[in-house]
Amino acid sequence: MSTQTLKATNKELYTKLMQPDVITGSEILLRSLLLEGVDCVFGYPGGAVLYIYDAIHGNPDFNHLLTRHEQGAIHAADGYARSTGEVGVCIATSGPGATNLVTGIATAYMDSVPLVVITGNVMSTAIGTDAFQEADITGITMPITKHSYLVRDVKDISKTVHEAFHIASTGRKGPVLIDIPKDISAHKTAFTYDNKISIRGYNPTVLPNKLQVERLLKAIDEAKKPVILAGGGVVYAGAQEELLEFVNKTNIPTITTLLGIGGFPSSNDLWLGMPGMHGTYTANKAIQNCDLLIGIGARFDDRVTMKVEGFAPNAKIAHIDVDPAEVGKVVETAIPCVGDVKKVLELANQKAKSAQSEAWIEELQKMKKEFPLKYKDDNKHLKPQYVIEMIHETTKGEAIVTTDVGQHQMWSAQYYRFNHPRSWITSGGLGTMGFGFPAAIGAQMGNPDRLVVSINGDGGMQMCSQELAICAIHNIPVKIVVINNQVLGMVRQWQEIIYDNRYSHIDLSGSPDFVKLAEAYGVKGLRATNKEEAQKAWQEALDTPGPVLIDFVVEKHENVYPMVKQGSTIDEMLMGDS
Ligand SMILES: Cc1ncc(C[n+]2csc(CCOP(=O)(O)OP(=O)(O)O)c2C)c(N)n1
Repeated sequence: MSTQTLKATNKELYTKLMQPDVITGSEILLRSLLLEGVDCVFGYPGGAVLYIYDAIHGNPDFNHLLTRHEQGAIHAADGYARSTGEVGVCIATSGPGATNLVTGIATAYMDSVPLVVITGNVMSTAIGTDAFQEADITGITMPITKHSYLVRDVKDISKTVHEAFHIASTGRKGPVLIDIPKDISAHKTAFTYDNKISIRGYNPTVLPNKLQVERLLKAIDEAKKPVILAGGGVVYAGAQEELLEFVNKTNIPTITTLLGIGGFPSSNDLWLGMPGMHGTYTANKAIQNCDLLIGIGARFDDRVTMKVEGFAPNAKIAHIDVDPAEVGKVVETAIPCVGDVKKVLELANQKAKSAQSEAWIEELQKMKKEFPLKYKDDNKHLKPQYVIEMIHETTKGEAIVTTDVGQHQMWSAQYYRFNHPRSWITSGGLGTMGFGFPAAIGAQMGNPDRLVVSINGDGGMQMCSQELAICAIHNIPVKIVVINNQVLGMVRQWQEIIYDNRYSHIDLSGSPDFVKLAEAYGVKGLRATNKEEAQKAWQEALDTPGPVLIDFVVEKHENVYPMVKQGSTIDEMLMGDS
């Protein structure tokens, strides 16, 4: 049994919420969310959640944002969670409302993002009868949630909410769904809230095992060419300082995966960049030539390992992860270290010593100089990489950057340099187009004082562009960048390189004029087609309070390099002609 601390810090509010009033399930839900410290909820109403929305109506303590699509709501909740470290919350109705959340739930699940997703369902008496707008959402989402609840008794609502927050935010984090039938949300009972948590069978291994950590330290002592592969788990565990201390003590070159970006400062000399399909030359070569690879909160995704049989062929692999199921799942692991990444590193740091890595570091530093990321800047076209570099320079690397999925995502990962965790928000595991823009709205809601830049392709921007409305209405000052190459760029790149220039259905002719689209929603729109215009438009966007969309019309044929084709090992890189 453990006690989960309630997050409601405002004493007056806390006392008001804890009154044992006899209230509806919907009111219990709201009180429970407030007691968990929820300060922002994204959602969309419908028949099955009308009691809930009725309870929200006029509730001064409850901050709800009406998105224009349920997918917008869940990605916004996701962006809120990734950028703040708190649990993101969204609400949708039964049937189509609930199924519209599925992509966002899977996105969060793949990237271990804590969410509590509340759906309404039809009357409990109608469940299983194919009632109007009925969907078995707990069944549908079973494989993409950490847990899903169907609440059958109004008395269970507060306990369920408390458990859901606990499950979502402990161990390996992830989404939890609570499905509430309409009648249950209307029934009344006395409000109670029990702070204790006891969930049979749920007991994440958080504390590290001393023996495992000692084996890791011994392996470091014996290694000549060690490398760290730091993943999203470092960011989620809040372990960036412990990782930095570990690297400072051990002198081990460090690679950050797509989701690990920001978990280790890119300004550090020992940082080698990102690995995998569009990884840096040095990161990929380092993995292939190292003798000890220490995965930290990284799950050895196939975009990282590529041809897994040829991955890190000379390395002994150590793996620090809070989820024991990850260890040995993809690569053979000699040294498992199961536990909360922060706690494992804290323990390791007590005795960590420098590896004998001087010669190895020298070799890698030489490589970094010889094979940097580069692109041909011909001054004729506006290059997408230039736009990202410009955004980096003007924001001094201090913005929260969200991306959608495609080439612009990879260029953002390569050319925007991050030094802080939770500043880089992208859909890694599921690679969900339509994610980036609503996620930026969530990130801005969670970080009202920070600059949030949402970088999108012209394809993905069209998947959730309706959320421009909530930017305008609430004056959410996200700077929305469209890297407009007039095609589904990443697919075009594959068709060029792998399918012999057979371009099938990648032409985005018929896209809206993005400037006019923004203006139609009441958001300022700007366009740039060359460097000079790009600088001017971007500066204007930064100088303008409130949301601004900038349509950067860029070179259509630009490709992301390095590139490793599927089926190749990660050191078989196409470097492009730049
Ligand atoms: C929902 C969804 N559908 C399809 C894909 C497959 N996909 C990956 S990248 C990409 C092209 C993205 O094009 P765009 O948004 O214009 O960005 P660009 O690659 O040009 O930067 C597609 C279709 C996806 N990742 N997600």
